[in-house]
Amino acid sequence: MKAEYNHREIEVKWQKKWREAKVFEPDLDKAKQPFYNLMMFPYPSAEGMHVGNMYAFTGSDIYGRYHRMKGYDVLEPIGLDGFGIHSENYAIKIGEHIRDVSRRTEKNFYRQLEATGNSYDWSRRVETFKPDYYRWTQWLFLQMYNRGLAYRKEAPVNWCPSCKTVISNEQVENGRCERCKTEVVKRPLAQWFFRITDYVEKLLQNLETINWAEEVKTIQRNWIGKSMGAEIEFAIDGREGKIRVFTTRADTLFGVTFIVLSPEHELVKKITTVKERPRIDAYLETATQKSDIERKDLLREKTGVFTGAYAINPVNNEKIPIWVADYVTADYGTGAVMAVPGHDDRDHEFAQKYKLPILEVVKVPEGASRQDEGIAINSGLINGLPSKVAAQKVIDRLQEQRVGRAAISYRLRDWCVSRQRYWGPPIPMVKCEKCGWVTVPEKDLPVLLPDLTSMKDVLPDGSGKGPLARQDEFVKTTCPKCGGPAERETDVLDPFVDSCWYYFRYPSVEYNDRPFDSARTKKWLPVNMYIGGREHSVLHLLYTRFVTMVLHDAGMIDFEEPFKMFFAHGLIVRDGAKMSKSKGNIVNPDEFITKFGADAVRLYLMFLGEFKVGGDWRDAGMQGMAKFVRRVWKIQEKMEVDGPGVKDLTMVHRTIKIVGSDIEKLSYNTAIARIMEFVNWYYDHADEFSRAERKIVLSALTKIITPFAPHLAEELWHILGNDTLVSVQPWPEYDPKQVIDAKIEFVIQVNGKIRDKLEVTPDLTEAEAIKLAEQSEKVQKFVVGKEVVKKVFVKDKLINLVVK
Ligand code: ANZ
Ligand code: ZN
Repeated sequence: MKAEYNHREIEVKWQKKWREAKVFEPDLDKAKQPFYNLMMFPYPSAEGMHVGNMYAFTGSDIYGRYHRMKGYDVLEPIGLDGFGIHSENYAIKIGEHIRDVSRRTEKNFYRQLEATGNSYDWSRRVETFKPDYYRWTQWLFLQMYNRGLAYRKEAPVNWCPSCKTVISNEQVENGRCERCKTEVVKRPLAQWFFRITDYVEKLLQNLETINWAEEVKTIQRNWIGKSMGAEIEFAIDGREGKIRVFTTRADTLFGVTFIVLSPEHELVKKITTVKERPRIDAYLETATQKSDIERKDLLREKTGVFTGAYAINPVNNEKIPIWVADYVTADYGTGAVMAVPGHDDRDHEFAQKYKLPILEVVKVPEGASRQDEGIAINSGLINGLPSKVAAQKVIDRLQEQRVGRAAISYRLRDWCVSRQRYWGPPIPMVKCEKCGWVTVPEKDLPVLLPDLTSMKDVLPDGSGKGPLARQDEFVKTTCPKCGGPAERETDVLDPFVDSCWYYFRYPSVEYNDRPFDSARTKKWLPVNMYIGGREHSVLHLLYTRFVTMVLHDAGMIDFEEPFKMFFAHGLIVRDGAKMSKSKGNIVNPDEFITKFGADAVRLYLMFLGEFKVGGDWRDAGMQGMAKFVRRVWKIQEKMEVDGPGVKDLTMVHRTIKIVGSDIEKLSYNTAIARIMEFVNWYYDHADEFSRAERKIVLSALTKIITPFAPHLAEELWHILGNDTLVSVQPWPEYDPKQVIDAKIEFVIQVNGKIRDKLEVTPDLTEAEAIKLAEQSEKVQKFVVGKEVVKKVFVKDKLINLVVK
């Protein structure tokens, strides 16, 4: 036996063996039980992987390794999401070419990922910034275009003044750019969009059928933001045309005292009277400059201007003034509202400021806010009706008169996919003077990103066009249709387009003539388990679903949802604080892997807390786990001892069962706790085991520790006399009979003193324990007539009743 545990030697040795034996490269066509285990591929930051990344990857790898041992053909691929502004900005900052930086970070990232001991199929890597991948990203754009799902539109779009590019709605967080935190402004620009709103109902409905973290589904539901209400038409006094408003409270129609148009509304210019024009013009000038963050801020003082025009309320023919105010946004509903100051807080504030009438038309319950539902009053035909019934009656009436109808509004907007930057796949479109927009033929893909070597060529200039627009050689081309002179589109695609389909590519990487092979896809997708951060709930996880639905409708695949299961992992903080570059508290795992070994770091990370919650990394905490690893290592010391025998091996069966079911629940911290107890139990009996028993116990231990500490497990497996790899051994079986019969001793204490000991089955709950305490005479002697002020429950050990 080797005296010292030398992780440096061991870990590299087994990584090499795994690679050489190709044990993690399943034969995709022959696989009998395909299991696609996917982790969100990383964005390769120049700093390399931090422990937060390692946490997520390890958690995913444990799941994959376990399923491999359970007999599945596990595909666990890895790649890099390398295009995008992140990488580009970094390269600009350090004054190096982005392509060189990417090459370096790629190498570093893969080195770190391998050093972690993950069971990746290294033969199927995908890097979004390589032409053999982005060629198919461009192909995807063409599919969208050909199906009428990609279109170009001039609209006020989100512009980040610091990144000097347009960004999508999903990339705006609280009015700021999700990357650089600069306040986003609106700029009218012609952009390419994907028509995700065509799929809004399917995106909602399918949420009911997929096995995803509930919170993520809720976030998506809210983001899609379906509101049921009505669209109501208001005639304009003395003019042609009408104003359509969207309301969720048709029951308040009798309380409408004015109409508000958003500054961008097309009617503003048309209806404004000559007298009011100068004030309106001045207002529009400032209002459209404001950021969304300002306009949607409820606390901000409302501002607005009267247009001089009036509208007619269809239920009572009242004449009401039409105002313009920037608290009404252009991109929701119809961009116009019927203002009900008696029952809407924003309208109320506005009415007070500008001295507009306020009517009460709903009697809300005592103490409720004005916005709540109640009973209609001062409202003609609906008086006395509860809000919902009243609203329906109003809608029916308006419908008969053809001035209104039930309507649904969604918050979701089409996905803006063009970016005015360099580091992304060029959008494969050509503009011809004669033919208009023409697609680049599929056979001419990829449209290569020109290799710009000078930094000044790469920099965005804020003109609203990307750096490629300054490259004449790139821009000038011929029209694929008529052969005449034409110009290429110079915007590149949003990196979220790169990442919305990468999981289709992994099983088909060897096919150069198609993005994904249909037989392969049929066999391997949808993904069985997808693990990633909850921060991707609306961007990536919505786009992937949309794209999968489109490919389904195009007849290319037979499923609509890309991921059968999605699990959101937690986050690692450091000493209680979020890790961030600006705080300088990012932990690079390299140093700890070198010092303690990847296995110890894996175990430490997974033991920090529940995988879905995360944990608090403390440098000093590693010591404890390193000690545990050495303790496991030392189980080989008594290998030759042939003791009298322990006989009762129920502990082995129980542990196998519970560790397995914990891993299936991704409850890794409790699984590790079980393994620790098991190791303790082994040491308690180390001299007693017969040779045969010892073999059973140690084989089981080695196997169940494999997903967590794979290198250590391989080495022990080898020492136990096996010349196979434990990573591909079957997960040990347990005897169900022994598990059911298993009894443990459970202690009941009163004020810390043992009053009763009982034989119970493991996993007794606290409620069951309390019941046992109530049934025990020995215990009740010390409890009657007193008050139980506290109960301390330690699972499978004791309950302590504190009485006074
Ligand atoms: C009258 C009313 C009375 C309203 C009342 C609310 C309460 P959700 O639930 O988010 O769908 N609204 C409609 N379009 C708007 C826009 N473009 N900008 C700002 N506000 C807009 O909100 C729907 C409600 O938001 C609509 O119902 C409308 O005000 C307002 F007691 O109409 B309501
Ligand atoms: Zn042409």
